[in-house]
Amino acid sequence: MKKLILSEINSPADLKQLNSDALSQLSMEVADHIKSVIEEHGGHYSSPLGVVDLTVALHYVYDSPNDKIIWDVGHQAYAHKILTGRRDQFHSIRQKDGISGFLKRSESVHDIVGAGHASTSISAALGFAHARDKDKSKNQIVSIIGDGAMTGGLAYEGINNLGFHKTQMTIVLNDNSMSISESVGALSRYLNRVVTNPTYNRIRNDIWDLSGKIPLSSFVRKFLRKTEEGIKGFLTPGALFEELGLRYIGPVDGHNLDELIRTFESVKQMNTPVLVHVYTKKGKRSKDAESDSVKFYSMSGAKNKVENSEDPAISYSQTFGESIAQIAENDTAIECITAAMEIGTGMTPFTKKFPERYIDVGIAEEHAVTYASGLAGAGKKPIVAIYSTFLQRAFDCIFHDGLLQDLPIVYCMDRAGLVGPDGPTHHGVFDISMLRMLPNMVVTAPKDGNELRNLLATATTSNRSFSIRYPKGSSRKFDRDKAPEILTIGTWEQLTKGSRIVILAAGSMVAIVEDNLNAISEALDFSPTLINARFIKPLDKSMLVSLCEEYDAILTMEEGCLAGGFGSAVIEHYNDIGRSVKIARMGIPDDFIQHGSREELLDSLGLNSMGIVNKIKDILGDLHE
Ligand SMILES: Cc1ncc(C[n+]2csc(CCOP(=O)(O)OP(=O)(O)O)c2C)c(N)n1
Repeated sequence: MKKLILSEINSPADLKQLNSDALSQLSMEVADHIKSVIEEHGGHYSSPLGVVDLTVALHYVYDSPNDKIIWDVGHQAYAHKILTGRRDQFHSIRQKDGISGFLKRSESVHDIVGAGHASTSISAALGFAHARDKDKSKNQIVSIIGDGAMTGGLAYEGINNLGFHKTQMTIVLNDNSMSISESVGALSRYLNRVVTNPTYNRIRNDIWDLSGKIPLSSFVRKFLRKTEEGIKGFLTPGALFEELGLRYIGPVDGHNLDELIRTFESVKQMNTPVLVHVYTKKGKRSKDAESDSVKFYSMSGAKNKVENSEDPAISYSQTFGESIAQIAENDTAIECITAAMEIGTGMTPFTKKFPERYIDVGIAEEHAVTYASGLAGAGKKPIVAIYSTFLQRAFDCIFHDGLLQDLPIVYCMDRAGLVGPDGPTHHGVFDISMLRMLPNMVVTAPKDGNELRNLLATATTSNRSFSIRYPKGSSRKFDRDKAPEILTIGTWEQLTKGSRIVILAAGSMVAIVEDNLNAISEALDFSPTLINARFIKPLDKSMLVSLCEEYDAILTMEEGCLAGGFGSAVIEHYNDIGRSVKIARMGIPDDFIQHGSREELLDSLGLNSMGIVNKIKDILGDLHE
């Protein structure tokens, strides 16, 4: 039996002792470790498996953390975690108090840049490279970016700056021709041409074979290299990067360890910016994931499947897709836009029905919004569906290109609230504050799937910029055959009538109160009144006036940050109209919430029945003092 290698690898230094066969075996063991943990506990799957060999080669050649290995997004960096001292904690990935599913500076000295949002690695790497040069140090800086992340504008801003300064650093373009779904855009088509250009590849392989047999410093080898470049410029499009001031090397087989190592060793000697174009197979070493990397993009894990099996209602994402497909039937001006998240946002029922009225712009949230403003200017009704956290990228476009131009765009923000295992990079908790401050923006949150459909119908007939936020998970109630209803903007809905205290619950918080109302009432000895505050902006101002006259106190609840949120809006309004009202707020505190299951996180913040009871007792206690 072969001796196992991974159990001996406690840091990247341990890799450097291994020969070629041992490195190959290590790759296999790392992939097996990833597969067994993720299949059981859930997490990303096809992306991390695709870069195991690449990661082994990088940690073999470079000296992390002295050399800076900077991963884009970070969802693929599981092998990096395993090889940098986190092998034994890997089973705890994405679970409360376990290691993060993304890179995290506080977790390891090898996580040079924390990430979760795409396309940041080149800019961050250039910052490290310039700092290194100012400090007259000699370490290497390497960023690894996927072809999907390369569709984001930030990546080009970084390349543009890098090519101009000619700073020595390396970009590894991990090209698997997939984003989460298929990569879109002209660059992806272009990269595909390089990888699949057989003439160039044959000539190039011949040159590599030949030059490998010739001494490194010889004139002939230099000549052959020059010849290779000439042929490359002639036959292949690496020229695009060359024109921007980067040396283009590739395409390199991302599963051939010897070739990868040889390439990185030689790139280390170059004193220009270099782009190494590596092609990899997503899902490598898993038959299922190799043949369907989209389906196996992430796994919920055998353990979680059992835990979550009883929820029968369809998710908010599905509700969104079905509703917009239904509403668009009678409104031909509706156009849907996604930024590389067709599946995640649940848009597929629409894209299947109206393929010509749908566009995936790539991981380009800013472009998505400004593009939507163009559509709106031309009389269309654009629906931009973007996760709450990623819409943050487009803040200026929402303000400058949408609202300021008075061009109506509908923003559908999935994953608004705590997303659970993806953690702080992905929690969608800032959108209420971010959008509420902008003049003329309507800000809403449905209490269930039926209301999401009603809000969509209201939005698409309102001729206003309109945002709808809804959380990850079950939509609670969605009647497929129901017709949508247009709501009056700025109206709330009273769900139960109680006494003493009124709870103003926004979006997902309605369910938390409604589902626990009996327990809450029992613990309090009275029933609070519950209001569905579906419009966060504009508020239901006339209802607010009557509520402050009828109740002792008000409790606001939101799955968003308290700073500048819905509760703040209520306080501001009472202050503006000169009413003194006792108000308590529940929501996300002024802190970054870590990862864990959504339920664990809500509980840890007291956003549950016990937390509500305690909060109400506190306010009422205050009143009697
Ligand atoms: C700003 C931003 N928008 C959207 C996402 C969601 N997202 C995570 S990974 C991913 C695809 C990345 O594709 P690629 O860079 O090619 O890496 P691969 O998974 O193919 O290895 C997307 C769209 C994100 N992380 N950040």
